[in-house]
Amino acid sequence: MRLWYTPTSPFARKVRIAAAELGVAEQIRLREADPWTDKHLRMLNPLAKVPTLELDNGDVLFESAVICDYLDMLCQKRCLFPADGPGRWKSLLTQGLADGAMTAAGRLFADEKKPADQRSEAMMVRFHKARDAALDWLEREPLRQTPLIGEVAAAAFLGYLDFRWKDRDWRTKRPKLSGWFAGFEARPSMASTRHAILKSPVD
Ligand SMILES: N[C@@H](CCC(=O)N[C@@H](CS)C(=O)NCC(=O)O)C(=O)O
Repeated sequence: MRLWYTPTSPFARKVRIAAAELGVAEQIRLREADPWTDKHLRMLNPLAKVPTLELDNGDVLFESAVICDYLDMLCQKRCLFPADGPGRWKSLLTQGLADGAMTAAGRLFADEKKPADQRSEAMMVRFHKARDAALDWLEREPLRQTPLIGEVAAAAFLGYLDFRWKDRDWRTKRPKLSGWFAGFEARPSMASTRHAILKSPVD
């Protein structure tokens, strides 16, 4: 399998954390791409986004939730996506929340780099609110150290905040979440997937 990714993408990191947790990371070759310019990526994925996964039979999967579900299926006993019951909806909902929060955070990062006269202050306020309310929501959730997909996505979101805004404190008012993340960050899946800076950051 080949994963098209950028080292700055929280969605690509989410897939990589999932792969490491599932023990399938070694089956995946990484292919770095600039989603804004890579024509080959656009041929594989009409949205030209990372992560995009090419399977060995030529099939292509995109959307991190779909890719993680596929990788989980390789694990056979559904390690990250509970097959049914309330645990399934809780995990999917936490994943959805974290994915939305990563989108808001990515848009905030992109907007903060723009000259003031090219930003929409109203949109930035909205993204800030989404990011902060998502953190508050996660603070109220009982998160597990042995992850399901919700925890994988939440870890990718928090890791992205720390990567882009090292000095911005989300922890003080959220002691449960920060305690959970401190434990989670020690997992090998987090250590082996750290973000890195590209020459021209895109997300
Ligand atoms: N919903 C998608 C989001 C993926 C996404 O937004 N990827 C960003 C990088 S973090 C990207 O490729 N951006 C380039 C673009 O929007 O054209 C997923 O879950 O995979």
